[in-house]
Parts: sequence; structure tokens; C-alpha cells
Amino acid sequence: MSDSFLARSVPVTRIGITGLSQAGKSTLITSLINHLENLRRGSLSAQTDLDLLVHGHWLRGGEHSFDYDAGLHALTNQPVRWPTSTTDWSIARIEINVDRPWYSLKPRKRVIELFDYPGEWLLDLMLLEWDYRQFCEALWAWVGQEPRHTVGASLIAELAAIDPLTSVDTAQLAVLQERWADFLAECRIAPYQLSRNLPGRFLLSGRDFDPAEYPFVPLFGLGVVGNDAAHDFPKGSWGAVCQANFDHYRNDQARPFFDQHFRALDAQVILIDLLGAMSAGPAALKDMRAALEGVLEPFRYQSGHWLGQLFRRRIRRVAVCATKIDHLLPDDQHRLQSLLESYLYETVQRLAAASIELKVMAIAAVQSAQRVEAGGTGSLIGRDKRNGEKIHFTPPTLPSTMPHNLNLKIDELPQLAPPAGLDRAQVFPSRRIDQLLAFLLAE
Ligand SMILES: Nc1nc2c(ncn2[C@@H]2O[C@H](COP(=O)(O)OP(=O)(O)OP(=O)(O)O)[C@@H](O)[C@H]2O)c(=O)[nH]1
Ligand SMILES: [Mg+2]
Repeated sequence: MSDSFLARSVPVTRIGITGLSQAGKSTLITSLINHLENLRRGSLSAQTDLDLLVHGHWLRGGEHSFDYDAGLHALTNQPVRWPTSTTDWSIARIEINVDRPWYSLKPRKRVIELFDYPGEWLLDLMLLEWDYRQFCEALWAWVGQEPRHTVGASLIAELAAIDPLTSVDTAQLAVLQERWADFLAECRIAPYQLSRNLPGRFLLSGRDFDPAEYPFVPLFGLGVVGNDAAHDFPKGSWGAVCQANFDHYRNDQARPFFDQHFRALDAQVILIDLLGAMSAGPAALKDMRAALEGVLEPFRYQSGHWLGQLFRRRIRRVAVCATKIDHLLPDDQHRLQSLLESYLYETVQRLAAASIELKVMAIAAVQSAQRVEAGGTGSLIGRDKRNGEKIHFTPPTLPSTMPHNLNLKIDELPQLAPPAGLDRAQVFPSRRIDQLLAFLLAE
């Protein structure tokens, strides 16, 4: 990594951390740094895989640096709040002292880089292999199913009514592109919580890209979808303009991002809001699983494939983590772990066959609810994220296995505020962050 002189003198482990908007990336990174800064305190010191790591400190500064100060400020000042939402990539660097015997020639320092980027961009992995026509076909299949079919009904009908061979109306295209982005944004949040929202940069463009400069939408009309006899779109037609701008998006935006950043990754963490998807119901669960399958597929490609080269060169470990499990009682936290294992069983098996270690974990970066015993049944107490008021709730009881058809729906969970009294010099209360670090950092 040329951007850091440290990279040349000490070994660097770069870990990608991603997840859809609000999955808990920034909070997790803040908590991971806090754990590494307090390596010899708390449960991390009990992880035998990490017992050579003695002291970690966050390296301030550098380009695109993760704002740990802001995360700490939010979580440890009164009134406590969660880190603010982020819209671009950043890197947190933590230098760690390694305890070696005096005669060892191995390095006595190690740098961990946590690379935070939006999951929306990871989802673009799915479209890297498509041409424009395949893109339209895939999206046509998705919008044929509920809830997308109903949520986007009028937009879908309008896109299907356009004859791709006729001259493009650029004003109408601009409006349709905005409406497509709005449709994606609506699908992403409650009550739908869908995951496969493409193109990802329509939702989160990043600092260097303006989707309006290269507008395109999926066209579902004659000649694009369901017509094998591929014919060229006439110059200046809807089809030609959308195709050219799709190609620009794929080749000059999505692909360079992976080219630039995935070469240097040693491990990848994908955060999912499984509890959120479970409260949205089976359609959200199915869509999330399909999205995960889609983005994990390239990890299996052979090195003859350009994506295979990118992924297989270094990335050997992948963790898929269901976040925010502090919303559950301890027994249900265990059940969520086994639900997640059965939910992703086939994917785990497939990656294992390709020698990629995929671990699925149920975690909480900052435990924000406390258990109380009320009349024999357990319940939880925390504070409301919006107004800080105390809330007392009985979390849902989870089944111990995931139904094969994903026919599962739980009640919506409250949104909690972080707990008061967090301190940088103490390990934040959390669930399984120590195990996640042990998996990612084991030598
Ligand atoms: N109870 C609980 N809530 C959490 C935890 N982590 C995140 N949250 C909630 O999830 C929200 C989003 O967390 P962030 O860490 O900002 O998530 P993000 O993925 O960085 O979000 P964007 O930057 O907007 O994409 C927070 O505002 C909290 O409401 C956790 O460990 N426990
Ligand atoms: Mg964030």
C-alpha cells in the first residue's frame, strides 16, 4: 500500500467492512478500534489467537481517514448518540505492538486497516458481469415479484411502455432516473427492507460521481427484455443512450472501485441487519440472501477470471455478521446465531469448497439494552434513540431453525440509544466483538 510508509516497514492487514446503509458499519469500526486500544482489558485478552497482541493505538490523520474522534465523541459525550451517517469510503489505521521473544526475527509491530465502504457499492459486483440487456432482464425479473411489483407499479409500467428504438427524450430520462433512485430508496427501508437495489451508486454516489451526468434506467420494453435476437439500438435512441451510460457506470465507476480497493484486502466483513429483515418478513429475507449470494459468488471464481484474480489473490476470510443483537435476550442471541447459520448454509458450503473461510456471526458492537426479570419472563430495558426516554420491551422469541422457505416474521424492534457512561479507556460492552477480531486477525 503506497499511501502509507508504515505499510513498507510493518505487515498490514486490511479488512473491508461493509453493509447496507445503517447496517452498523461506523459503530462497529468505532467499537473495534476501542477494543484494540484496550487489548489487555476485557474479553479480548482471553482470545488465545490474539495473545501476542499487547497494545493498539489508532493512527490519526492520513487521506480518507475514518473519523474515530467523531465516533467517540458521539458515543461517549452527553447526551450520547450514534455516529452520524457516512456516505463515502474511509480507512481506520490501528498500529499494534506484538509481543515476541527477544530472539524472534518476526516484526514487533502490525498495522490493521479497517476499510469502511457502503454496501450499496458492493452490490454493484452483481452488475459487473452484465451487459445492458442482461441488466434490464435481471431487474425485470426482480420487479416482477412483490413487493417491488406494487411499490414501483407506475414507474415499471412507464419504463415498459418506452420503445427503446425511438429517439430519447433527455428531460424525461432525467426524471425517470430520479424516480428509479427514489424507488430503490423506498425498497431499501422499512417496511420492505429489500437488499438488491441496483445500481448502488444511484443511492449513494460518493464524492466523485454524479449519476445525473450519465443517466440511464432499465428499459423493459420490446427489444430489450425477452428478445434473444439482439439488435443494435439506433443512434440517439433510448436504448443507445441508456446502454452507453450503463457501460460508463460499469466500466468507469463500479469496476475501478473494486480494482483499486479489493487488491489490497486480506479479509472482508459484511454486516447485515438480519433482525430488520426478519421484521420485514419473507420477501426481505429472500432478497437479502440472494444479494449475499450474488456478492459472495466472485470469491469462488478461479484466478483465470479478472474478478477471481482480484478476490482470490489475498482474501481468505469472510465474515457475515448479523448486527444489533443486543435487542434480544441471551438465549435468542444464541438462536439468532444458529438461524444465521442455516440461512446461509449453502453459501458457506460453496465457499468452503473454494477454500474461503466464511464465518457467520451474530454480534452487537455496542450493547444498548440491559436484561430485567419481570414476572418470570425476561425483558429488556434501554433508551429510545429519538428522545432518550426509558423503554422497557419484551423482545421476540426466535425459532431455533430457519424455515426452509424463509417464512418468518417477527415484531418490529425498538430503536435504542447507546448506553450512557461509555469511556474510551474501557472496553465498550458488546457481543462477540472479541471473537470477530480473533477470526480476522489470527496469524
Ligand atoms: N442497539 C444497537 N444499535 C446499533 C448498533 N450499531 C448500530 N446501531 C443502530 O444502527 C444505526 C446505524 O449505525 P451506523 O454504525 O451509523 O451504521 P452505518 O452502516 O455506518 O450507517 P451509514 O453510514 O448510514 O451507512 C445507529 O444509528 C443505531 O441506531 C448496536 O451495536 N446496537
Ligand atoms: Mg457509517
